[in-house]
Amino acid sequence: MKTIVLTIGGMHCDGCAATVNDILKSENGVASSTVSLEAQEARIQYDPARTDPDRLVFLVERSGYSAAQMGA
Ligand SMILES: [Cu+2]
Repeated sequence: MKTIVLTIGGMHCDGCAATVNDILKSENGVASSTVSLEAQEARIQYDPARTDPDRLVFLVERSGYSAAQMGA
């Protein structure tokens, strides 16, 4: 398992945070996801054999939020 933190843009309320969290959790290979509205970030544990950070960024952005890998 690997852990990444994505900076998420465009979340305005708990509903947005829940939506982003659902998107991430429904991806195959994501073991856990925690989204913080306050910090505007998502902390994700994933199996690198099944998904990757680019894919996770794509999924979030496809839903109308912005996402960027921290430190990338
Ligand atoms: Cu919202």
